[in-house]
Amino acid sequence: MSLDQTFRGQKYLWQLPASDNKLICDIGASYNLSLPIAQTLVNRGFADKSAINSFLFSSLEKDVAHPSRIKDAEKSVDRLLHAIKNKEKILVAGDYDVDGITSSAMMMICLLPLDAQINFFLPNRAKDGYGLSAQVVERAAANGYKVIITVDNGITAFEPAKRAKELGIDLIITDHHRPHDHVPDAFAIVNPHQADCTYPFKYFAGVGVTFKLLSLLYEKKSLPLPVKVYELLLLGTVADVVPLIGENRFWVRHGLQQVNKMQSPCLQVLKKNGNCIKERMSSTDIGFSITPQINALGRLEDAREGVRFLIDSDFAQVERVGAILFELNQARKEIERSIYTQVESEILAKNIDLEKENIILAASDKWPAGVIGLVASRLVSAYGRPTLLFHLTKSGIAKGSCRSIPAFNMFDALASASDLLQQFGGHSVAAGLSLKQEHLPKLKEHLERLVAQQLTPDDLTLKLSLDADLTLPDLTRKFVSDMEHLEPFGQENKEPNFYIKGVSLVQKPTLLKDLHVKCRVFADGVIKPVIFFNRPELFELLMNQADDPFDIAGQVTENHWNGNVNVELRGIDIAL
Ligand SMILES: [Mn+2]
Repeated sequence: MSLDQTFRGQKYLWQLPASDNKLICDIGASYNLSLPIAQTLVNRGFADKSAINSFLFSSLEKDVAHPSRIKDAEKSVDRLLHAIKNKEKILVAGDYDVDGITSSAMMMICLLPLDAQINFFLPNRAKDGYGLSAQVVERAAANGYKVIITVDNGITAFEPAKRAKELGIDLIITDHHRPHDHVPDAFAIVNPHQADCTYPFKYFAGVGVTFKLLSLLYEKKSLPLPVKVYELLLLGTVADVVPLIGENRFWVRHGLQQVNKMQSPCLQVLKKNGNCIKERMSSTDIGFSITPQINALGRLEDAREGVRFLIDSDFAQVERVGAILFELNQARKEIERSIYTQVESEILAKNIDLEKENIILAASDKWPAGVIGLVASRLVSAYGRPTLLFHLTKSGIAKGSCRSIPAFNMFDALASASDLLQQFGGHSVAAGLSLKQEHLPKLKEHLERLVAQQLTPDDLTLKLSLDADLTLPDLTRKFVSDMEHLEPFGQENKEPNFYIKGVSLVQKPTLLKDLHVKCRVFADGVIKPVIFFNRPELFELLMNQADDPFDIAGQVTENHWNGNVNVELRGIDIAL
């Protein structure tokens, strides 16, 4: 990236959008799109008709491949059908996050109507920890189970696979986490990330892998899948922040269409709880207001209630659990804020000195394991450094969640430190791990060394990639409806960031809750409200700005309030 394409904002290094005006105008004209939307497409590398068509218009034929192409899918489905026919007991082994809960729920609603002798197990985050364990396999054997099928976990279940084999249980692993050097010795492994799996799309959530397997099973039975699966697929996929491109983009679009037409009891309750009053929910609404509440399901005393909540049709029962979720989620937000503030004050006090250190690593016995991943994500966006947070157990084990920046592959980094770790797994930007507490300093040292070897100072600056130039008169309803063509937004298809030049303040800014800054800006004959969330430091700067023009980097949103819909700006950064 050459210097003239970047620009220093208050907090971020702004990367300016592509500006091939002829191409942008051509695209705007041929697709009847507002120019900033056309520019966003160009900036994101969609330069010719076939690439643009392929992105704008998802299709089953183009985006969805046949599930039999996933390695071991046929073998697994045949085994399940055999078990159903012969009344063999099947155990679904899930996980306590949204992906794991929706995957388990999907298995149940698809296999129960086929008269399968099926039950499911969800580990308790505090008591059992992540994934299938040898004890669960042993208990299943004692209770006469013949088949165990994992969903959203299992790719590192070496010991449980060995036990299953010894006890005569057929273990089917379905997972989407990256396999380690070798895989467990299981009856079948369904994971598109396996080197010898030729399925063309790799980025499913766990629930996506589950869905593909069940599609194949239902096809063999010549039955249509229950419609509820598309809602579960939507929720798990959005919650697990997998890339919303290719086949995921197709299914999330499909799921949104469905839930916006007809809402299940659980979604009605979650929408109300999340204060989501829009007619048409987007993937962003699902990710911000809906799935965090489902995540709280994993914190219920009995996570099995979570699965029931998702698939129950008894409205009173769903409302009862919904009220508990609301409380749990409020408490979760409070804990999250408190952990964030604690780490932030360590940084301010230079106990974590970001001038010398490139990794944020912090631990406490007071931080619940279920929340630290979310806090780590927020710290990465605020500081642009790979972040590891740990919950310390009484027995001296550190259980951690880490989040990374795109330039630093955390999965590979942890793999190279595996002699220090008891367990690890995940992806390049998000992973989980556990190790003896006394090894934390050595792990930190190792990661700092890798960062120093692999990254440039530029990799560690906070960057903001701007997709298009925008003027205030561009902000119309037509603009917002054009932007919908780019949805659903999520990983690898982020909400566009716009570059608005030369606005001036109409009145003094206001500071809300000591955190958010609200103001009204003027340019090109138009006045618009702008809100900057979590940027209290901008208040002073804007107070002193008087009439001098400044630039804004921001996103465009629709604000629904009192029955009115307003097109507004959500500011991310300013440049004076
Ligand atoms: Mn997952």
